[in-house]
Amino acid sequence: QKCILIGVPMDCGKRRQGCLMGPDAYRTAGLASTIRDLGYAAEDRGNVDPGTFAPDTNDGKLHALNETIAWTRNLKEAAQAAMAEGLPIFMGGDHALSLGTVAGVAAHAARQDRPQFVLWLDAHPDYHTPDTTDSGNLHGTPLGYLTGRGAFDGFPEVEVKVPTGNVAMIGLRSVDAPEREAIQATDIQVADMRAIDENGIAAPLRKFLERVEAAGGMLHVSLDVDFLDPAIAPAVGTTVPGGATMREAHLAMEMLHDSGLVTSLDLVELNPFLDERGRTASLMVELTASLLGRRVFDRPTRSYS
Ligand code: DIR
Ligand code: MN
Ligand code: MN
Ligand code: MN
Repeated sequence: QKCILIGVPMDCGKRRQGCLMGPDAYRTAGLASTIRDLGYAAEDRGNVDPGTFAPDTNDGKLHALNETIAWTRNLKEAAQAAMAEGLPIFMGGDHALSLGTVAGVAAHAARQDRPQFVLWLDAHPDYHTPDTTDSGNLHGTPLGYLTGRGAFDGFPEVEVKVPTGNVAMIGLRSVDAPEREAIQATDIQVADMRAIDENGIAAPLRKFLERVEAAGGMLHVSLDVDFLDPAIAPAVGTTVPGGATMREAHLAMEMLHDSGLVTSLDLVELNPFLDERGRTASLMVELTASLLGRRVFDRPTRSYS
């Protein structure tokens, strides 16, 4: 199988800068060679760019709207094209990149007549719309966009929406009031940190994977650095204490591998400017390795269920 590495130096989804260095941090941390060592082909396609866009004046609530729309267009196309060739790994870049990547992979899935599922591993649900966001930071909106919640004026139309019932959010611990109410009114599968404390991370993930498999779905995983506890992953602008431990994160990745269901992956919100000697970048590479099959010992193939 082939992994297509796509750099997305997108840094406009929030105000604090630094995620533009993410793709090169993953390259420096050896993501491609790590993947090849696991027996895959890995092609680094370089970086996507947003093309041209009208300069953002940022005098309204929303930050960098034009730039974000431009990225979304190009990423949607790049993602859809990459799906035809292998398993795309989007090296972010902030979480606004998922506006485009998931729109693209969902369009591909629809052409294959398969349902698209999305696993959001994040401290935050990113379920805002341009209307509900307080911060005006569009990295807090991708799941609102992809599920067809509210108006996203100027953005490409989402022809293939991801049904809320096909979304799972795991790791939540910072949820804004308008998100909380909206999520509770949907059938989105939610595992906040309390649920993980009480039941472990395997239980909610297993439940979700069984649903993806039963539906014959394609699975996009969107891994936000702040899913992880800041003690092990400091290089992110929006740290929230009390996140997933290293073992919880690896277990989740190993189960994802064993499921055989993952068809695309975002690595988002890494801010190398905030890192300590590359440790967060390296941890994200290690987690990707677990997701792609690195293991201590073999398990029976269906060990996730
Ligand atoms: C936050 C964004 N809820 C906001 N969340 C982050 O600005 O609306 N997402 N950082 O991962
Ligand atoms: Mn996020
Ligand atoms: Mn987050
Ligand atoms: Mn907010």
